[in-house]
Amino acid sequence: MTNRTFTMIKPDGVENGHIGAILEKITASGFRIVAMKLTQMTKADAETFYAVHNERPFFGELVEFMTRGPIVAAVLEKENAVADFRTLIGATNPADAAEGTIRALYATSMGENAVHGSDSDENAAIESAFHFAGREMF
Ligand code: RTP
Ligand code: MG
Repeated sequence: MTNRTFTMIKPDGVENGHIGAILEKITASGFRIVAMKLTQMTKADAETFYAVHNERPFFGELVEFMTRGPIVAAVLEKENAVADFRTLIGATNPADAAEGTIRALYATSMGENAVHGSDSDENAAIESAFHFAGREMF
């Protein structure tokens, strides 16, 4: 079934000049971009977006990292989008990410891992609505 997922090219991916290569890989893998923008999250934004992790030891570091520069936020559509996008990006830790995945190619560490991908249809909808108004999704 066709559905949607939400992604961010994280600040490290933007800083390291990988926006074009990552978008090329995403579209070449059959995802249609239905919303996209360059934006920067505030501390409050990142704390809300990652609230599920707020008890974790890396939370402060994660908020610091995600707010240090612009990100590319996008909504992607494809059959089986959530699961297929998680496969395309690879494991959280680039050392464990399968060859050819976006994190294997462009992540530098467990924390600075180039891209985000929603982990469920429900979270994809919540995360998309966090970043985009309905009229910005096509
Ligand atoms: P994401 O949500 O960004 O797509 O990543 P994920 O599902 O693969 O990983 P998740 O467990 O949701 O963690 C969210 C992000 O927190 C950072 N992290 N750092 N230093 C650490 O041990 C650690 N663990 C997680 C990463 O940026 C991870 O993507
Ligand atoms: Mg996650």
